Amino acid sequence: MILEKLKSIYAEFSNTDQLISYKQLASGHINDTFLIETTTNNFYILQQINRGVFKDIPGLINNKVLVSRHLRKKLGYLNPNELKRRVLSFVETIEGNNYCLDIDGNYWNLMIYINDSVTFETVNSANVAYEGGKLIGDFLNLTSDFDASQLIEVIPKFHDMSFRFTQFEEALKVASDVRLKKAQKYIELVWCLKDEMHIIQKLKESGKIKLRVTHNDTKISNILFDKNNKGLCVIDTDTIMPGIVHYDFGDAIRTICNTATEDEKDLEKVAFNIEYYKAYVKGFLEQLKSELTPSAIKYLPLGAKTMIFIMALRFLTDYLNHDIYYKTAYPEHNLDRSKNQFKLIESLADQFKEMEIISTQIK
Ligand code: GN1
Ligand code: MG
Repeated sequence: MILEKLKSIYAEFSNTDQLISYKQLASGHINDTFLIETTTNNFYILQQINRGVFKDIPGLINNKVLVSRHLRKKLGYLNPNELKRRVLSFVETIEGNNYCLDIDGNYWNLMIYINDSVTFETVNSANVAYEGGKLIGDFLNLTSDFDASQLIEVIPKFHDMSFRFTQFEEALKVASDVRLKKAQKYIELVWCLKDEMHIIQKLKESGKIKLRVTHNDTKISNILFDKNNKGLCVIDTDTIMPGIVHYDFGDAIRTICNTATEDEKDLEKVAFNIEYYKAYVKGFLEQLKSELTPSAIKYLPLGAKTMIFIMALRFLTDYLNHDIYYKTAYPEHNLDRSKNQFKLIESLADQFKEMEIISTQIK
């Protein structure tokens, strides 16, 4: 069934490699993503974009294509084969669009799969953390001269703390008593952290932290590495839009420095790895330090803490909303994710001073 459907969608795109089989990739929480295997050595990524979550999908796809075009221009000095491994390539449809709309009203896009690449769900070496930092820093550096006004705001207020609090408060009103009770400890933690978690937002609103093009979903599984663990390319560019570096910095930290995955239920396994933080910051600042003010650098550790909190809050909110946003595999999946993120915040907070020293001392 799915194979037939995928074949018919794939046929809308302009290329001659014949689809023979597919694999569903399960790591994303929002879209449906398939690896397309063909009769040649060329593989593809076919993706159905979630239209419940994304309201302007043609605009979203246009964002991604524009940013890829920009990156390709900036990296034009690389040889063509290398360039294809460093920037996502979107395939047009026969009609010349960057997406296809199926009869059910769903939007699809097709990308060339980057051969011999790997992704990680957790990090197991400081080198991978360093390469991850370098790649995110490089992405922000390469997009620094991109005119953000060309991009639509894919999800308005995506990382806006006040908005996330409003959603949380709304969720408290609709949650069942059982869910409220199970979440009680974490609801209290949200209130305790409220003021501190608005500091970055206030700096953003006052213009002290400037808006620029950001990726907004820089978790480790969205960073592609080659077989030798060298960073290749940032993927999943759905949420590229104006934002602040602190959250791109922080979302990568959230997943690189967590000793477990964000779904890990055994909280004993969840801790903040400061060695990986150090390696990541080194890579990140090597690429971006010259563009950041001392004050922006000073707030990087708080950016990381705030980004982890945003995810803790969003998972908790979705749990209270009876799981309407993220894909879940079992009833308490969102609560477990939220607990995991709160545990990570606790472990990070114990090492916060050291984080501050590391980020300001790296040359
Ligand atoms: C979602 O679908 P995926 O896994 O790429 C979410 C991110 C979260 C992430 C948590 C549009 O990303 O914000 O950080 O889950 N994307 C959206 O793993 O909400
Ligand atoms: Mg994503």
